[in-house]
Amino acid sequence: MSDRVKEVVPDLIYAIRSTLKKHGVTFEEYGAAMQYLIRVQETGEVPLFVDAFFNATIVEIDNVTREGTQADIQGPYYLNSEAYQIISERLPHRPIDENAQDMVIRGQITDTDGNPLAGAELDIWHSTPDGLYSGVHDGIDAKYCRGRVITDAQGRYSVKSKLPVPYQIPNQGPTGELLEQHLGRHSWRPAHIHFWARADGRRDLINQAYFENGEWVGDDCCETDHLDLVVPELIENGARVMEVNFALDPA
Ligand code: MBD
Ligand code: FE
Repeated sequence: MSDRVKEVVPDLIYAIRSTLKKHGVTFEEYGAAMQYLIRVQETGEVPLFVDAFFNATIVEIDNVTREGTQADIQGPYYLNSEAYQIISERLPHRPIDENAQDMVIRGQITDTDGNPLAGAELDIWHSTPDGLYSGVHDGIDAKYCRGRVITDAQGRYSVKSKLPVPYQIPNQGPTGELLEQHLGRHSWRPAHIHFWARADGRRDLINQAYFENGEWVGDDCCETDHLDLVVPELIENGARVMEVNFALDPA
């Protein structure tokens, strides 16, 4: 690690210094930037800030070495592995979401030759129908809208849940302020489902899926433009179906 630090950090510092010089940044601006970073820390937004601006770049680098399904950003709200109960039927939802739009998330996990991977683990998480993450926002119990499914002998999985909608990243803090007020951008992400797939001998895949024609698809505030998991809109028995297949690279 320390060799990598020696390799990377001097370039990083050089890039920042060049930018400061290029724009003739003043003491006043330097101080304002420092105050801004302190606010990012104090509001607990370090993970959000870093993910909003840099996560997609790390994913882009990682994807160069993948032949199977491309990865997408993890985002700040996975929590930890203990938050995921094994689910066979439906992800738990809050009682107040009982009448929200039903959704089925299903698909198949294979290796890069198309062979099914039985017993693969898939962690699934998404926002509530009103755009909040359990275990993070408004004291919502961490069990909601999260779960772990295990693929069957054909590598298939299927689980019910409640449909999330386009999602606005928290915009009352410094991250949203920078995006909206100072950069003139917006703070919306398309409706999305997060995935983390694991199987023996295969490389982990962290991913997200979106709906074709979904609002903000292609104009994501987190700049995820590697949208190979945009799935067609499908409706079955009144439920929106999101069919997502994953091909996992060898470990
Ligand atoms: C999210 O829900 C998310 O998925 C990302 C990438 C960033 C902020 C909030
Ligand atoms: Fe998310």
